[in-house]
Amino acid sequence: MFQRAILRTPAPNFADGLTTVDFGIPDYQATLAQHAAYQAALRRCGLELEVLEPDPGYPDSTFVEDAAVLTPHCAILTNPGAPSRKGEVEGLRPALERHYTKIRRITAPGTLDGGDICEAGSHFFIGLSQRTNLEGARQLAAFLAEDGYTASTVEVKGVPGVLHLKSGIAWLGGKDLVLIDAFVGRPEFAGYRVIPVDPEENYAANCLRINDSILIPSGYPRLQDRIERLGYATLGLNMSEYRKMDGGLSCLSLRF
Ligand code: CIR
Repeated sequence: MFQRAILRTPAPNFADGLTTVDFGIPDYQATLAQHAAYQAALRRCGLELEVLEPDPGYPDSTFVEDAAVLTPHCAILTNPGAPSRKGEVEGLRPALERHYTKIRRITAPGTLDGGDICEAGSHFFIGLSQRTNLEGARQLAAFLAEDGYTASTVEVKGVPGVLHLKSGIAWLGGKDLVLIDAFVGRPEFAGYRVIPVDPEENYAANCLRINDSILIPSGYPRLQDRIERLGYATLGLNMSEYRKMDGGLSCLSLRF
């Protein structure tokens, strides 16, 4: 069970962040409204929230998930792969120090974005992407092993539309994995029950289990229906403005 989450309100220059897609420029008021709805959904799932002030020094800093990896035992600060995002990490440290005594850090030449990390119970999948390299994965796996977790890597570089591992995969609980077509059949995921995503709904693969609910981007009815048929309760959230900046649903929070 998660009890808390850390978030950061998007800054007025949110639209100056990195993006590879061409879905238009995000509207700041709509961005804030979607953030407020996201906060309300997390509260509905029983979480106490710590919402940090906007940081215009880092337009992508609302995507807090990329700057840290949290387990019940340890907070691991990352070393984001994009140069413009490296400074986000220290901005999170004070909030994490309020809750964690054990804090580790990924250091150069290792790079790692939290969006590449998919927790599946006591196992962690680590995506090797344009942002996360093998050395970053090695460091993370060593920190996780200190607390008894296992880890394995998944090559995601070159998969179209996949910035991070979690652009194409979500763990729902037990052996249930949401996977986009590009990942279906990969040996790394053998033994899991696959919930497939229709290609036109790939954005919704980044859904998020919070306690008894699955948060999922709204507007992707087939995946939402598939998840509900398995017995999960879902909560739909409009993510349109974050999608314009390559942001997935999970990356707006750090849960613990
Ligand atoms: C970036 O390119 O780094 C941001 N504009 C989006 C990061 C999204 N992070 C995530 O999905 N974990």
